[in-house]
Amino acid sequence: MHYHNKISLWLLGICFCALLVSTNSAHAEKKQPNILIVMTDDMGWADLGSYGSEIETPNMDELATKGIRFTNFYTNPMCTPTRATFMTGVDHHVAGAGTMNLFTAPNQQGEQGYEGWLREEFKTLGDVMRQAGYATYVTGKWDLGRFPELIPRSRGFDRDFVMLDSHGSHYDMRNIYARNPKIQFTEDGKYLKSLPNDYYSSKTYTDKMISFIEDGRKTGKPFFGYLAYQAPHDPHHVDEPWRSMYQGVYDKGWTHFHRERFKAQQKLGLLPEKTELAERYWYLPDSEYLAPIARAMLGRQMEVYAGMMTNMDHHFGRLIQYLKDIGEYENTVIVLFGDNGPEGNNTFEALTAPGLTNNIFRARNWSEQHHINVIGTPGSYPEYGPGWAQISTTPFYGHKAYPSEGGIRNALIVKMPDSKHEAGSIRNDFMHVSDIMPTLTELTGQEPPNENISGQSWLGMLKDPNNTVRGSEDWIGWEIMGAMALRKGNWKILNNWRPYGAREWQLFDLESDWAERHDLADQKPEILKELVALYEDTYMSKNNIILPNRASSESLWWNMPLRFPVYDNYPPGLYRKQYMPPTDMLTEPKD
Ligand SMILES: [Ca+2]
Repeated sequence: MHYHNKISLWLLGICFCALLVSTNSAHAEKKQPNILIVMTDDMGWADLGSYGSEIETPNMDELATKGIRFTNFYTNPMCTPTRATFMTGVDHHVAGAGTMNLFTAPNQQGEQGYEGWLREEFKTLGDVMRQAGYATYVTGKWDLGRFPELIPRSRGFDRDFVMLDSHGSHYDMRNIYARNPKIQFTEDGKYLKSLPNDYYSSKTYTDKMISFIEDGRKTGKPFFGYLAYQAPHDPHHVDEPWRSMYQGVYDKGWTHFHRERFKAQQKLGLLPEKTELAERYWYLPDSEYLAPIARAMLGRQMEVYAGMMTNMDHHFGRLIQYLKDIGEYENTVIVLFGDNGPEGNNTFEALTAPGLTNNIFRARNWSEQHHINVIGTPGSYPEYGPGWAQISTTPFYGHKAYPSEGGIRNALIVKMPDSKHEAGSIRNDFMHVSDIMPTLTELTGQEPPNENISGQSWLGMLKDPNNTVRGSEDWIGWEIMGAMALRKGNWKILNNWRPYGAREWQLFDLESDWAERHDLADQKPEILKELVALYEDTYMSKNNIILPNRASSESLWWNMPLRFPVYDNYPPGLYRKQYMPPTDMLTEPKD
């Protein structure tokens, strides 16, 4: 026995030495690549120049010329659900973000999967990248929970500077709810009492990421950086000169830009040959028929949005330049994508209208919101509405919060060191945000850390252009606030709220019908039946989906008049109280 132990220890020693040698020699050969993931918030598929936009985004476009642009990349339809899936690789209904916390229906409250934050048992990208020897940093919008056990410090990140909320001012801590008036931040595991000097979301999130990378260089570890911009989420806030740089440009109206972006996308080779442009929403006017003054006023909303995009691109460019300056750019995998479709709902109206308390709060704290000259300043709450959201998601139909293509398909650019892909190439692989976790675990030689990971690794495809990610039998499902969809191969079923959908199952062929204009449900009943069965019997049951008995979209449906709230705590966004962090975890910002 004793002898055996000695032998075992001796063998273990040899193995350990061999491991050290192999690790060291691997290091000598080549340092593990850094990984930088940049997520934008409520940006549309068509908002980058490299995806057909007239908005100036030179730095992100440069990344597209160095890397690969993907045209069939999907997210979930809203912020927290996308982030929960991104962080874990599992479906958001399982991860704890079955819906947005704000819209949790009465029959979902208290149910597992509908906590509104990322459940503690799931390992995050921070956890697995730390396990792989990476320094792990996060800046920007967290949106995955605000209790001490849910903040970045508890979820695998060495350094953090994050906004915990889903949205709020880009200049200060102002929120829009009377009972939840302050957005909250953490820095290195402490809750901030105030914000740094000259705070502006895109600027500060970038500064902090650069400083984390700089501070960490002495450790010699590769870094995993996750930068989640809050731009261009409403309120559309941005400094001069960006606030005015597009003055007058959008006076031509949204109809003009719908056509122009579509033409640009055709020219770039982004669209299948037979692609049509989505129909304009039935309730929106053709802007060609609007009076010039009306077009100019509506155009001002898009000017500020475009300025905010260009400003974000400017800050992204500073980070890229920093990586080049320190010689790390070439050895960094960079992944850039948008978290969901553009915001075509009038969030501010929808969230504040039903309660007198919130109306008074809004009038006192956001009183400059409707004055045309202050759009984009700290006191304003600008959005750009469905007219411009449709332009942001050209050629698709629909926007954020709905699983039409416009709500779930987004831009994705990946730059890999030593890639065999031609620089600047465009690919149409069927991909999803759940794929990032299995891709990174495979890249770092680890097993996927969570059960029920629904994503599939991109590594084979990224290494060899002859590979792809999903075939004709692979599928992905979506559900948010009762709107449902599933894509299998090129077939997609969609059950969306009126007036955006039919509120019954439709069938589309995404090989050519990206705009979801041709419902084939009557022509292909057997395919429809197969996919609906897959949705109900497999997707819904596997992920414990509870369809909501109340949904924010229901008032759009035909069962008017609007049902008044019969539950004291619905909608929860209006009645949820401000979270009070533990006092011993409060601190002032570092600068
Ligand atoms: Ca979002």
